[in-house]
Amino acid sequence: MNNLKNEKTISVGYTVIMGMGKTGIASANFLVKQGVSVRVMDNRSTPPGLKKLQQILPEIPYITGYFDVEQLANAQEIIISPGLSRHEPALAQALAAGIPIISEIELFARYVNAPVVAITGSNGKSTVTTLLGEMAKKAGWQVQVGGNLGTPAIELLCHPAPDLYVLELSSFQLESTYSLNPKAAVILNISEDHRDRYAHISEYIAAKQTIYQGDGIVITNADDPIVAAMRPPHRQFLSFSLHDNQGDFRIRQHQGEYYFARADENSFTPLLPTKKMRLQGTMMRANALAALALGEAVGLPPMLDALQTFRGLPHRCAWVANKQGSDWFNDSKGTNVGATIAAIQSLEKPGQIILIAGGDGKGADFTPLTDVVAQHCRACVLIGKDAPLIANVLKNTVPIHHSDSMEDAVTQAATLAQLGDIILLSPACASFDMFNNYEHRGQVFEKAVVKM
Ligand code: UMA
Ligand code: ADP
Repeated sequence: MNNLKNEKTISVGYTVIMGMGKTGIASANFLVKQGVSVRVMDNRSTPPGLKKLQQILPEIPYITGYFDVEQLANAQEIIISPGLSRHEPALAQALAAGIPIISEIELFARYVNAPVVAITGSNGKSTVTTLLGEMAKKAGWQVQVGGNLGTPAIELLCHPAPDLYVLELSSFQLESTYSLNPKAAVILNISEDHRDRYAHISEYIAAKQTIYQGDGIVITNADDPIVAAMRPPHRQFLSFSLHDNQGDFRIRQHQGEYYFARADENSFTPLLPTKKMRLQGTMMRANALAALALGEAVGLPPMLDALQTFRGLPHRCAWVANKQGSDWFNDSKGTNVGATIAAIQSLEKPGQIILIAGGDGKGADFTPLTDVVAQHCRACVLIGKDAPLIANVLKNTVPIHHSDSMEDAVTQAATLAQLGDIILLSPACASFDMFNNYEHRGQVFEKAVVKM
């Protein structure tokens, strides 16, 4: 569809916004307020933001169903939504003509006038972003939290400037970001993801590394060799680790207990016994250490209260119920192999986990699951499009079962479980082959568990 009526009113010199999702609509809204002439394009015939665009910006020209190569090649600038790759064929001419192609985060960077914390990594981003936001709020700071988490960063600029912006940033958003300069930035961890977008993991890593641009404080995960190697030289940095022999923030034994601790040259300050944190498990401890390091980097006192009370986000290793002596956990947001490995290990129940996994693997290599499943699981129940690929990788580990619905997977898992076992939904895959999104998948799972 092409609303030509509106197009006639457009003069020369315009910005094209590619994508009519949350990002595209928020970018259009922001730029129109700045007096910029914009056009919006989406190659889907009925993109999710179409109605909203027509409602809030009825005068803006737009195209749906295709990308207009000529209009792209004649634009002053292109703002590309995260769901679209710069390798999109319709962009070839614009790229060759040297038209700047930027992300909505780059747009945010141009206008922001308060300190920013930027958080990326393969897993744990939303959790750390939310936790740091809660810490800042508890300290009495005005804070705006968003980005990949849900509210587009550019939308946050429509409110009065806070004391701090906390942004979750995906590799997709970082790809076309050049001048963010966050006051503190972290890459939490790196494991393979989005192989359907990146031909090689090095491209994914390069996109993630963009978060360290500028001169802010770099936060690094000392336990992750890929992340540790990504630290730019000559920059102030803080590190975190789950081990007691490295990291500015680490886990340390003190008076017979494990503590979150701040280490100095030759000593350390115990901050909080790890057992006092409401959410247990190594993965959550790593997230807590990262949030403490980010907090220190921006001048926040250690908000231990917020650490203790943090309830976590739904669908991230969330406890659902105890049924017939087994605990059920919903980790539907475990959408890649690294997340599922971390979730399994975090439960610390070797040999007593029934794993429900599967879905759309986004081209991933499932091999790294093998050892962890062999060590920690009693059985696996597989669902979804890539179940055969996972089954092939896991065939010599534990008994593998197949289900064609979540409800059936839950029933099968219940039959397989023995007293004291844990049943974990952590799919290592995207959900779109069977569900609307990971939330939908998690809800169907929880409903089936509760109904049992
Ligand atoms: N699309 C088209 N044609 C277009 C435009 C988009 O087919 O012309 C497709 C994309 O391929 C994608 C979908 O539409 O599958 C949505 O893309 P989008 O860029 O319009 O998405 P937004 O609604 O703007 O949401 C984006 C993030 N989505 C993606 O990166 C795919 C949201 O993260 C984010 O919350 C939002 O901006 C605000 O910043 C979601 C996500 O899945 C949660 N992120 C990935 C992840 O976490 O793994 C990176
Ligand atoms: P993201 O926003 O990066 O997807 P989330 O905080 O939403 O991260 O968590 C997604 C999944 O990643 C969780 O469901 C869990 O399986 C896994 N996860 C959470 N924290 C970590 C961590 N520190 N290391 C590895 N995996 C993690």
